[in-house]
Amino acid sequence: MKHHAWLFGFMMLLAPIVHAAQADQIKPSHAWIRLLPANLPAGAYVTLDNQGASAAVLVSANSAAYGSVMLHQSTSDPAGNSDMHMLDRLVVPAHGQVLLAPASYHLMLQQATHPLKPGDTVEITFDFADGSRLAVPFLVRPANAAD
Ligand SMILES: [Cu+2]
Repeated sequence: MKHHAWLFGFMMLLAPIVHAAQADQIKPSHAWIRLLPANLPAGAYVTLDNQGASAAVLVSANSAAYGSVMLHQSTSDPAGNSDMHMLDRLVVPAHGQVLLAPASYHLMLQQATHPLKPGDTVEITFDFADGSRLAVPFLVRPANAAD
């Protein structure tokens, strides 16, 4: 019996390492949406910390509050022209951090399914490459919110 207890304890210790889903490794913070008037696409921003020993790969996101949620990256050329393009995936390195922020990576939210106002909370779910999912509450903030 003593051996079994030891073995059980060892397996419990090992279990989180072997089965660590990518979503479970990610700790989100400062999640917010910049609401724009007249149904313009809204940007969603969040800090993603990977507390795990392996990379977590974000492949898509979705929300019941929006018909379309896209993963975007804003870039600017030396002339100061800014542009954005869609990303297939966004890697959060092991023990690393990725910042979704204005003028950088962001989620582009379109086709709101109902009217939103500052102070509302919108849940956005992130899908990771291993099939795990993470639901994150985002605070809706006004268009002039800085960061
Ligand atoms: Cu965008």
